[in-house]
Amino acid sequence: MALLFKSELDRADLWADALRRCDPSLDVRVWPEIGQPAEIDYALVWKPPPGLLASLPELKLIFSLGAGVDHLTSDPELPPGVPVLRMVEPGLTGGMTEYVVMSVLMHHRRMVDYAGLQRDNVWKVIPTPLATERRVGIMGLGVLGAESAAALTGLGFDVAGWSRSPKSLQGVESFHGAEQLEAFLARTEILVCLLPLTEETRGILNARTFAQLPRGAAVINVGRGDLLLEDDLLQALEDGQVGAATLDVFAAEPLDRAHPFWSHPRVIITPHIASLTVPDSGARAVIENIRRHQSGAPLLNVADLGRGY
Ligand code: NDP
Ligand code: OXD
Repeated sequence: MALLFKSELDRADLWADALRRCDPSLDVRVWPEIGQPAEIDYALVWKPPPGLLASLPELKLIFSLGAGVDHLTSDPELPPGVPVLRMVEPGLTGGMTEYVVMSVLMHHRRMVDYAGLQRDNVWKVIPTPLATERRVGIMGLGVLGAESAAALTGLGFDVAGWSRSPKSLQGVESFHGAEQLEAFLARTEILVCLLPLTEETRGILNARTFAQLPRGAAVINVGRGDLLLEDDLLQALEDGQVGAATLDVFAAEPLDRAHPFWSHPRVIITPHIASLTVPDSGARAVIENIRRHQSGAPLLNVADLGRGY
């Protein structure tokens, strides 16, 4: 039983060790040392070159090293009929919850403004409401969005979420579908985007969306860069319609050194690190699904490629 590992981002040595600790019988091969392509049963990948997966004739399961699968669905040769499994593991979920809570708190407590005051040596108090009076809205109430929502409600924030289907999460107001987007945006002072990138969601953070938020709202994008129309955000920041933004993901990564986001006084950027899959807990999730596959049990976290996530 052989598994091919391919990622430019993740440490192959750590992953190979973690996978072997979970299942010493697993033959882990690190790209480009594939051996015979027909010997590969499973692939664990992040942004594989288009066509790589199609070149593995006996491939049974495709594991994404991340929660998102857009790096796979963009491959025109993605082998049809081979299940694609999203990464769902406690390390990835916990890391995202930390990042979202940190970012919401920074906007809630006006840290972008205080950084500006510090630059200008100005001692000034900016009145801020308590968390109970701050309305946070999370676009995407899946594995990551739901956990972030729970952490934010735990801090007392007034949290709502928007998803495709209705949700029932304790303390979280649920909005769903295109027809409820406007109402969701109208009550959202800090917007967190945790949507997957699909044909329906591409460009959803645009001028029209920003115009429906209360004036001065903060925008946090941790989903994917192509969810956001970057020029629309720059314009909304210029107009004051959006007060500040935190961006972890970008249309082109790494972000071009000349991009205006780098030096924008009201934008905080990080290099796509909101959350990273942890090899130990990630390997356990992969091996669990391999065992399920071998015993004929239902697989966990199968992406619905028709929906795109
Ligand atoms: P899930 O698949 O669990 O959740 C996706 C959520 O988005 C669901 O609630 C889904 O609705 C909702 N959704 C999808 N399409 C639409 C739509 N058209 N309209 C409204 N809601 C929609 O994904 P995860 O929570 O695990 O991950 C979310 C994304 O986070 C990933 O796809 C990835 O892009 C990003 N990510 C970013 C990281 C980073 O470091 N920046 C790290 C990890 C992930 P429903 O529940 O009804 O299906
Ligand atoms: C993911 C990511 O999808 O890291 O997990 O972006």
